[in-house]
Amino acid sequence: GIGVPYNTSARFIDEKVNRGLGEKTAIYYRSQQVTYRDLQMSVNKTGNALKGLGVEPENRILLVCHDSPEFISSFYGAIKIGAVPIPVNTMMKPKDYEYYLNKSRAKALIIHEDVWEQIKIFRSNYLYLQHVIVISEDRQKLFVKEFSFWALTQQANEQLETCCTCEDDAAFWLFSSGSTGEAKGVIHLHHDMEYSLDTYARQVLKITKDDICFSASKLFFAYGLGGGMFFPLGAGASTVLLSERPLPEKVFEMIETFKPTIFFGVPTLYGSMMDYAERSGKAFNLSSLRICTSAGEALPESFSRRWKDMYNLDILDGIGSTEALHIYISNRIGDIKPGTSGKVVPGYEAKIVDEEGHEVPPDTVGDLVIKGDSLTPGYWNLHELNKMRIKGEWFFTGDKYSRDEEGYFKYCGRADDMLKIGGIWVSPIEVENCLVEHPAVLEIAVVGEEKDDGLTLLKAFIVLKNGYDASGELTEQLKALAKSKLAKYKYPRVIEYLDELPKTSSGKIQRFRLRV
Ligand code: 3SK
Repeated sequence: GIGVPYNTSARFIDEKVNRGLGEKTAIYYRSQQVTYRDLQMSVNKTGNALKGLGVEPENRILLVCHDSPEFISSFYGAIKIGAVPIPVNTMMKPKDYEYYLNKSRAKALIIHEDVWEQIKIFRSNYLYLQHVIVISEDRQKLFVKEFSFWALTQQANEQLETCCTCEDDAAFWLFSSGSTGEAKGVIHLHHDMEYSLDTYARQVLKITKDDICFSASKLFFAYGLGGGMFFPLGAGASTVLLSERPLPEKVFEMIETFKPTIFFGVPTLYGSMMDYAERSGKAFNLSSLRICTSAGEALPESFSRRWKDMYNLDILDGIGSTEALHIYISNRIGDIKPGTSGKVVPGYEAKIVDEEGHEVPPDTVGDLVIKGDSLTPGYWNLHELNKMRIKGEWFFTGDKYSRDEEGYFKYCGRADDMLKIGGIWVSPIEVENCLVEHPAVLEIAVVGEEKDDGLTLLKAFIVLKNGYDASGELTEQLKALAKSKLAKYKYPRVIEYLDELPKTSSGKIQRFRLRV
């Protein structure tokens, strides 16, 4: 047979209207409030507009959209007709868009006008692209070689038949930048969003339809796609969208204005929000929030303590991945162990294994492998990599972890970032977490530097906060701090100050670029 019909767009959007939530606000965006019924209509119109251009099931569509209702209607509209949307970062370089378009062989592109303006001169390089649909702030604006999103969707029919996909059809892709090499197309299936909703969002976050979610992480990242879109919409809750950059002052303003109950942030943002609040002397009212989450990188213990002291709020640190779609290990409400990523989320399994694939004893560092039904079936066109990362139901995350007797997992770095000093493994994260406690340190990355004698020395690259200058005295203070808190072999022998650290487009520090 062709499988049991299952279309994730219909299950997320139409189902809410069928359940009587049509008049409920799905999206808060600037001064707009988009109800579930409005959203259903714009999803249907976008699906029909795409169909009208000849987009067929399984065709891929690149989305270069800022966080907006149009992002969401394009995403679910494409899925409803069986097409496969691929949201990508709106802050990339022209070469990256050429890569995404050609790698995915996208037939259509839905793009905000400011980004299209930067890349339209390269259109002849986009080998498979047939249609460009531009979202302009000026809804009346007409285009010559492109379609206006507004003109197309305004004319389109409000009724749309759901494409008869099944659970295991590809629903969407995300590109994962990784720490090295070219971005990889991560395929996700129709059942993946619901799996992640039913596990992490419902069982860890305890999301209900009364929640209002606000994700500072953008929708084109898996973490933001869940927090800002498919968790709230799956639960019949509401989402608050911010199209601009999530600067600390803007994030505070959004929380005070829209009064979300769940906030999705990343460690660097929590750090800069606390610094901003302290520097400006402003008191912000975050009392609408019942919980905050953090992912992307391990949350330093000092950040959770400071946040709790300042706002009386817990941050649930967790780890997820684009490949798993969302978080699979997390701290829980009422069960937080600072400095750890928490315990396995129900619905997932996790093991720490040695080089032979055997499980290691508690408190031993090894490779984290995970299992769970939201995991990607594989990377697009990367057969060798798929063989290395996917072993039956288990997926090699590429992260080094340890687990204690009680089941809390502690992040020790990427497999390729771990360091052997004097024959002993050192996690750069542990050293970084210690030094970030110094009031002068904004960001830090620790790497190994091989000396002429073949030995590896620990080296810390540090970005200082405004108002602090590099000096020999500061370097000595930092070394003394590390010596006082860590085993002796773990203190960085060399400290270098930089204006910024190299990062991936999703903000992860690229330690490999700091190694000589
Ligand atoms: O980096 C993470 O921890 C993460 C969490 C949720 C979804 C995606 C990612 C990469």
